[in-house]
Amino acid sequence: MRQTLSFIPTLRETPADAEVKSHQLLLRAGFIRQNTSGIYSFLPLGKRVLHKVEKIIREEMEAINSVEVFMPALQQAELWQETGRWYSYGDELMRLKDRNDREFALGATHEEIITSLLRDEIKSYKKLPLTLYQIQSKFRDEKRPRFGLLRGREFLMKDAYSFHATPESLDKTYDDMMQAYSNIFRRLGLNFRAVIADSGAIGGKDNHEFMVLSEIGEDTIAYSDNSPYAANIEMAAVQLDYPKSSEPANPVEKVATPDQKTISQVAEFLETTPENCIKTLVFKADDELIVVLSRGDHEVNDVKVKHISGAKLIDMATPEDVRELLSCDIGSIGPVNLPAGVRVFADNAVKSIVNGVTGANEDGVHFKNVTPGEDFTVEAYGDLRFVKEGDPSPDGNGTIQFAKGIEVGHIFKLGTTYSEPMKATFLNDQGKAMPYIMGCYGIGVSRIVAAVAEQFQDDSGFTWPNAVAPYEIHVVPVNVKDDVQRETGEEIYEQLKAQGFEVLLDDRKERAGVKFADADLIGLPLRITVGKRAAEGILEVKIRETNETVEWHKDEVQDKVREFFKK
Ligand code: 9G3
Repeated sequence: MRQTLSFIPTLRETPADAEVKSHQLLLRAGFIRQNTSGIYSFLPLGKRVLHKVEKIIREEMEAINSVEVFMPALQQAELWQETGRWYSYGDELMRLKDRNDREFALGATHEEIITSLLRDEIKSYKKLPLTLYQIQSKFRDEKRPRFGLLRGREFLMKDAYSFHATPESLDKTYDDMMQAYSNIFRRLGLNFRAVIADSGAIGGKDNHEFMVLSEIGEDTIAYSDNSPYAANIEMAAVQLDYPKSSEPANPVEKVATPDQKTISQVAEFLETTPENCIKTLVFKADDELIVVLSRGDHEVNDVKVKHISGAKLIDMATPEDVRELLSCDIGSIGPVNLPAGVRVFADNAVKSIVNGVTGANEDGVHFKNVTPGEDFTVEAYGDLRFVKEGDPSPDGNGTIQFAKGIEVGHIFKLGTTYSEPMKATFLNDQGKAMPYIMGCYGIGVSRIVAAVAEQFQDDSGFTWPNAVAPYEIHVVPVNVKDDVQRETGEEIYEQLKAQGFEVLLDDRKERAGVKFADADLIGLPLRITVGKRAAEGILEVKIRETNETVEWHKDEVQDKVREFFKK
């Protein structure tokens, strides 16, 4: 393609409101433009990257017999009312009305649509399993769109849905998707981990997120430095045997702790340590107040509390809730003498505490010498704390390290979460109507463009990997007013195109400095500069990834380029 005929509006300056490198470069190199908050246009170079990402995804979906469909973005409200999500989702779900005042959602995801499509068509186990996918814009009215394509309000997603007669069949497709996703992210050159994740509000059990490691990632992952173990920070398990101290349990003592609110204040005031304190928190589990205990130096993990309590929704209790339940403020609560019927859960570390310190459920008063089992009982102990760096990996191999990650994929075992309420059933081999067993599998396609852009750049601009570069070769005649340079550039451009390479020709009447800066910014893998020495047939070639420059004679260009791309 000739640059004079394309549309690549590069910018010299870094746009002020772009906070991360990928967003800055995608704007400066003319790959995207923002229409309004969280909504972008892909310009020619950005669109070509998108196209290549999609191509890799389609190949890997095809390889596991996932068949492409295309579903509507306009989704009738009735379907979302069948699953109740019309009511459970708030402002994030974009809604509109048609000319007859009928209500619609703009597609944030497609479980309802695809389940309603199949329930009218697939009535027998003989037609299962079936895996369908689409690549389509999704609409989610994010409160704080940020980082360009990384968190937008209209974005491109590959969403796949699988339908099964048995759980084993779902397990097989889930494993196929795990492998297909790993292939996709590896082919994109991304540094990623598949992490154990929490299914959040959409139910189902098993699920994994695919995280690209990046310090601007919004998620924290806990991974082992000596095994494939990796989990979202909320799901990372803690497998530790806490040594129980051998000191005898002394009788409980009430002590005044005026104005001592936090664990560290109380510990210091009573000349003990946070490890010897029993931190007491009150949660609202659905609409019941429960008490959760942890060692003073640990943080309670609300997702784990949700799981142990069996609650659907979990939230911290408000100070008013606490005062109503325990008639004291949050800084003085403890597990001793709780009102009857209050459920108490404790992290495993609490069990080993002897003669600990905790609130006395009186403002400004604490207890010393509190020992679990002696002075209070719990309904259940469990792994309720956040994992910490340095904890042993739950699989026994290595220690846990933290990293920030960008979520680029998320796969779920849904079970009958959607088919049940939507009465989407098939006749099983006993002739009995059963709800489909489902899985769903997402990849953030436009988010991947930003994730690749984050990982492949240097101070001068992008260093696109061959697999997703907008073009493979950049032919740059330095001075198009010089006949030899211009004609040699044209000749090489036509030759390489004829050989099937994707070539961008910088045929603009711009100064050399502008051309080189733009070529570095756009970041194609191979740049062939046609300068003064073209008269002797010598071309200067730059390998963008390493910035290494070599000289090729123009007669050897075809072979050298084929060798570079190993075609
Ligand atoms: C909504 C809105 C936002 C949402 C959802 C629904 C996330 C929603 C979870 C999923 C699960 C999977 C199929 C592809 C892979 C992900 N945010 N989720 O369901 F209405 Cl506004 O989307 N869906």
